[in-house]
Amino acid sequence: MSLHGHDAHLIISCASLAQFPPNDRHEVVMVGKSNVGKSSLINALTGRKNLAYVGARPGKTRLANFFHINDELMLVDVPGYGFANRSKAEQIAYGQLMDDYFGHRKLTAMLLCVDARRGLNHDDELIIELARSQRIRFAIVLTKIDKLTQRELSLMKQTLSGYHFFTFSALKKNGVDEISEQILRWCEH
Ligand SMILES: Nc1nc2c(ncn2[C@@H]2O[C@H](COP(=O)(O)OP(=O)(O)O)[C@@H](O)[C@H]2O)c(=O)[nH]1
Ligand SMILES: [Mg+2]
Repeated sequence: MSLHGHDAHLIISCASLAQFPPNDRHEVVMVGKSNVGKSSLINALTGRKNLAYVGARPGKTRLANFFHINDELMLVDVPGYGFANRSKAEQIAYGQLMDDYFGHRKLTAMLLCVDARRGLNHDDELIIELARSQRIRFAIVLTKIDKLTQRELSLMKQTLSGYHFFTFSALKKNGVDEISEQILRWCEH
């Protein structure tokens, strides 16, 4: 099973709560450090090259992007944390947007994207705490596994043994079916 072949489109890119679309579908949010591959994951899951913007254009990545899949599921690409060169004002706007998002949406689940070369960082731990305190189901997606040797990957997997995780490469398309299936399973319950 996969999310491929479903109709997928961007509903809206939001800078604040007032712009959020209705929360009347299953909603799965992608979170993680900026540049870990969140947009690439959305593109791979939907089988679309450019649905979610990939790369470093700052404007769009400061917004929460809401995508409909087949009019049934909402996938949300929220801004990544850890932009080194963010101004104070941008940090405040970012925090507000994240608070608005997690404070006001009923979520089906969360996918936490983590660069397989780096592992969990402090911000990831905070997001995991948030998910646990709000009882949001989540799984970790280890991204860019094409950049690791088998040995490096198995060491990284060991550090995540306490977590529910998937391995993924947008380049090699590893993990797409497994992650799609998980999203669809979450939507059944
Ligand atoms: N080698 C490799 N590069 C990737 C992979 N996924 C994303 N990238 C690259 O990493 C950069 C950031 O990806 P993007 O999806 O925009 O990350 P985002 O900021 O988390 O949305 C882009 O240059 C992508 O082409 C992957 O699985 N393998
Ligand atoms: Mg992105």
